Amino acid sequence: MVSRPRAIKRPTIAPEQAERLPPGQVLTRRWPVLHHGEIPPFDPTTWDLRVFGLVTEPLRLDWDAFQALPRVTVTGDMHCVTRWSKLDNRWQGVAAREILARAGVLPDARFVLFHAEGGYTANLPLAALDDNDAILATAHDGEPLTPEHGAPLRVVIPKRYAWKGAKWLRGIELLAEDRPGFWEGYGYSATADPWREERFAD
Ligand SMILES: Nc1nc2c(c(=O)[nH]1)N[C@H]1C(S)=C(S)[C@@H](COP(=O)(O)O)O[C@H]1N2
Ligand SMILES: [Mo]
Repeated sequence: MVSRPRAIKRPTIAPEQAERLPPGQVLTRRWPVLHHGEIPPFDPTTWDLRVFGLVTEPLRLDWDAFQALPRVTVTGDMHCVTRWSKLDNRWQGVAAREILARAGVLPDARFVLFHAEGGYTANLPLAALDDNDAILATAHDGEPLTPEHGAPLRVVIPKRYAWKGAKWLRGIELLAEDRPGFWEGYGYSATADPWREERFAD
């Protein structure tokens, strides 16, 4: 009888998961916490979300007004530019298109800049936000967001690298010209499509 060496336990990746990993990405099952700076406190009495810039109806939604908006659930993968990907996240919140429709985007608007608590910003072409799986999320897999993952509100754009998904969101600015956000100012991509491996601007 031949003795078989004990197999080293490695997470196996099903083929249908492997093909959902963009180039250069590695599957993770845990949910890493990644951000620059401190986790900001949340005060529902002073919190608001502003939608401004090239819109017909600038919005300032307080926490009650935001909670009253129609809610949706979307499922999406999460790809961090540091190379981890977390698949099949179920996000609950308000559809980005719901917000854009309420604000009335002007024809000149081509770009968005997300503004988070504490000064973090991220930019994208408007088309990336104007998509049916783009969501302003308050919950993940049925649980309210925890502070480290962006409570009370974060952006989720499954088709772009996760740094575009501003945690602790407070503002969405509609722009005619692109304006670099926090990481983009250090050379990261303005469009950030993981399938095209758009990590850096070139
Ligand atoms: N406000 C804010 N949002 C942020 C960041 C940040 O530094 N500040 N980091 C981004 C990056 S690089 C990633 S990968 C994701 C990580 O989200 P998670 O901590 O919930 O996994 O948040 C993004 N959103
Ligand atoms: Mo990231």
